[in-house]
Amino acid sequence: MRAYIGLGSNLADPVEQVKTAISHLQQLPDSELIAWSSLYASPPMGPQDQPDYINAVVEVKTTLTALQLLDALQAIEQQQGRIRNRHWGERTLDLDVLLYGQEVIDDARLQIPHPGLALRAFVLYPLAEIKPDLTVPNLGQIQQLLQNCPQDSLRKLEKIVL
Ligand code: A4P
Ligand code: MG
Repeated sequence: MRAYIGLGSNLADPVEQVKTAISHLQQLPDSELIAWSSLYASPPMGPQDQPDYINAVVEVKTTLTALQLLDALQAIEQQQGRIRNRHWGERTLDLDVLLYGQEVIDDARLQIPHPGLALRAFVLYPLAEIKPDLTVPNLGQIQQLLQNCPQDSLRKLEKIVL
């Protein structure tokens, strides 16, 4: 299965957090890292009294189930010192399963496609960078979604070298 994972950080050196997370994603069991986007910077969505975010998206090929993948991502979040506090608040690392093949999943622990996907420039633009011809289940062509989601103050930074 091809899965797309969104990464976000706005604490404790976010660029390093995202780079470290991508190298952890390279070690996911039963999986292969296929592609990764550039890093992107953007002002916070939600409470404004928090630092800007660094975001990226990666593609993995995996035989893990969607829930096994979520477990593995949550373990990486914990490893990188994730503390959950307020809704939409600051965090050292947030890993979201954006897409799991063309599956639509509505589980208590896991909703796929990720509910915020089409509304968040910091998810859509890096996703489109690595998969410009993507079709998102229930939502359609990514190019169409981009047209409905202004890039605003999202800034593309460097593409990391692994
Ligand atoms: N969960 C359900 N579906 C999924 C999925 N597809 N992927 C469940 C991952 N997890 C999923 O997650 C809470 C629960 O969601 C998990 O236990 C899992 O079972 P969480 O990471 O603790 O919290 P959250 O939902 O990520 O928190 P919150 O506060 O709603 O944050 P968001 O929606 O992730 O947003 N601004 C910018 N510019 N860039 C950002 O990356 N991120 C946030 C956080 C706010 N503002 C931002 C950014
Ligand atoms: Mg999350």
